[in-house]
Amino acid sequence: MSEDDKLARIVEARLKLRERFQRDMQATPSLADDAPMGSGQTNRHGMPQLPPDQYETKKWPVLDLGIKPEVPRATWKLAVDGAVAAPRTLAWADLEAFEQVEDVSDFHCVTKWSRMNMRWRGVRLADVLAAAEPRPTARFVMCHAYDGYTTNLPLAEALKPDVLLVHTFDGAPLEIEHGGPCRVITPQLYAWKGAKWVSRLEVLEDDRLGFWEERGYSNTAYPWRNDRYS
Ligand SMILES: Nc1nc2c(c(=O)[nH]1)N[C@H]1C(S)=C(S)[C@@H](COP(=O)(O)O)O[C@H]1N2
Ligand SMILES: [Mo]
Repeated sequence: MSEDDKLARIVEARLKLRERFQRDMQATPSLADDAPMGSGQTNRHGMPQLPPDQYETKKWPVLDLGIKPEVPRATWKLAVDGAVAAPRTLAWADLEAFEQVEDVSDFHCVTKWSRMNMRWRGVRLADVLAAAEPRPTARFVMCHAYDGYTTNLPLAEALKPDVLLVHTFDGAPLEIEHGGPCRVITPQLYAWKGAKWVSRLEVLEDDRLGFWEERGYSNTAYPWRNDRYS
């Protein structure tokens, strides 16, 4: 099968899930909730273990577009540009020079699995963005990845302290299949908002939709509101 066919199949399968979800929502309108969650200090907002309609898995499924780019640390680069005063391209040593933080957070996939209490180590996305000096008019960031994936975040979400550029999971280098050497995690949003193999942080003044957001995924993506699709 060609790469294009493979991608088309992945997209088709995921959009079928979206259709099914929307049918379910129409059948049980009480599940639908338009109000955005807003900010919260912790990943769970003092809520029960699992967001609505999620089940827990102890495994870590792999979800992506079927391309697994190999980007060794030695040649890895991350561009930070767009609506910033000091655009830059980070090499691995630059990433290591930022404060290294550890966090434990949950990981919620829109396809309904959640993996709880994942132990991460990395750098705050907020610190990396701050170093590039976002302009006062900056309000969003588009995260680009080495596989061609994109996903957009409002800065209000991207700057939360548990949004990390992670390079280490459970004490070991992040595996390629999970986005190694470096990916974004967005514990308070569905996991598609966290780009694996992140290659570029493009700061924006106006919002623009990423890969799944363009295809009918929610632009806000709040797990605790069952906010999966638009
Ligand atoms: N670069 C890239 N990042 C991506 C994706 C992708 O296809 N490409 N898929 C997203 C989706 S839908 C999910 S659920 C998580 C899955 O991460 P995992 O494969 O480590 O479980 O990565 C997100 N980040
Ligand atoms: Mo996902």
